[in-house]
Amino acid sequence: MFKQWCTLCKSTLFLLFNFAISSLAIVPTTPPLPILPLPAFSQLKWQQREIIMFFHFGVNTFSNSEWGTGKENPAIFNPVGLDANQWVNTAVEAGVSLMILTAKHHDGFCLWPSKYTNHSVKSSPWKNGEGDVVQEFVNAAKARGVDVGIYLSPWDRHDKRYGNDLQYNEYYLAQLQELLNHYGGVREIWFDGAKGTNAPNISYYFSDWFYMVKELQSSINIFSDAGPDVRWVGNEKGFAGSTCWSTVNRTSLSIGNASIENLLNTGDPRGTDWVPPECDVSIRPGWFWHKSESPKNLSQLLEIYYNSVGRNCLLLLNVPPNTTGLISDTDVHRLKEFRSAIDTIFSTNLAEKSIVKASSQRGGKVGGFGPENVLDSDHIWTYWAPRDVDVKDPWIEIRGTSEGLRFNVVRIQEAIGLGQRIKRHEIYVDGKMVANGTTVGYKRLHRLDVGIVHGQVVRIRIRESKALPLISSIGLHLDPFWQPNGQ
Ligand code: FUL
Repeated sequence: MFKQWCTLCKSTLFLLFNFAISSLAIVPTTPPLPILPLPAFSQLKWQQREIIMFFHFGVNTFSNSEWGTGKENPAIFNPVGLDANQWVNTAVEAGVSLMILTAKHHDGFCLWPSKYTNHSVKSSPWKNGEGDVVQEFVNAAKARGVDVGIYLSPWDRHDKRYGNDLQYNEYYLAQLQELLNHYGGVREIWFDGAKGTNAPNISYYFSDWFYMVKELQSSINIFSDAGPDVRWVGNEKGFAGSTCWSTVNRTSLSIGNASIENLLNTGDPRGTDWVPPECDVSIRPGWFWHKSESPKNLSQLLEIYYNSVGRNCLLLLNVPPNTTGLISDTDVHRLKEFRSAIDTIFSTNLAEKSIVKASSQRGGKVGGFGPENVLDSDHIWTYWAPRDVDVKDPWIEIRGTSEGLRFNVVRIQEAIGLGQRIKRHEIYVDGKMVANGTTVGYKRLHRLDVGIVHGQVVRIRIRESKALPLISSIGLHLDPFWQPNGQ
């Protein structure tokens, strides 16, 4: 009897104990509310690519020109050694996951055998008119798991229908259907805004084009001066504004409008649309290959990298195939140098073994939003969030080990999945300001003007923000190629 009584007691105590524990259990801290607008899934994927590649190729490659007249004889197109696998290998080695091909440039010559014109590869001697560059490009990319994008120039200097709104828009839409229906998944489409001053007047039916594109390809991003998914950065130097918002009002943008270049470059903190900028630039002076030109040097490419990827943008680097149909050795070599330099600088985070402290943290020690999140490998969904009340001057700091911290590049990343927020920030080393800036966005890189600094404590202060700042990653790096003031 006594034994039974004891067992009953034990189980009652056990139940009471469990009940007490579960009522004490910590309720997980929820993530903060987003600040609209937010990136769409495909825009978030796009942003994380960082560097993508452009391939300008066509009759201009053979006529040594940049803007063909449209009168080129297709007989000049004969890239006897064309090997799209070599293009893709070059891109993969450069760390590129998306390649965009000029299926048609302003001269109107089509790199695929379009049913709607004879001004294409089918009238060329290449593969006796049986070739299809778009197909070879797509096959090679697919074989290495690289995504593809298509450039289809709206301005067409060859086709007689250009100038007649209805006929040309029908022609253009027919070609869009060919390209987006028959070559598998396409991740980006480029609607170029260029048009010569003497070109015939024409209205492009952008709404029809955009709807058609989205109908045919679900994961595609549409690029144009005005988005809707990705906007032009406003120049062809590969430089974003030092203030660079992914947000903008689409109603303020239009295609082929030179007066909005500054707005495109910086975006608008009050913008209600998420349309991040893409920085297009060529590795050579021209977009097309010219015998007399050579690729930019490493320090120019790094400058471009810091001013594009390091300013919340994507770098779209053009690498033009030559008349043989191959990427020239000089360019292949330069790209290898470029990739290896980026890896040298960024593959080590000198802050990695440091202690991270912050002015406060959402949900306290166990909330899951602690400052240590800035050192993990997730640069979007784990982040440091200060407490809601910590609005005045939130800060986060990296405390070095006994040897201290020695670096010349600071990387800051915002958790843009919940919106872009930071308006102004400052960086201090042992209490002395070494850099400051405005926006951060997906990635902000500060290559320090003072060169290498050596200190114990690196503090990042968020001086102004649209809402509580959410920082997903911080890196301290050493760039051996950066030598300001003859250092
Ligand atoms: C410009 C074009 O006119 C150039 O030829 C090149 O294609 C560049 C990417 O866009 O608007």
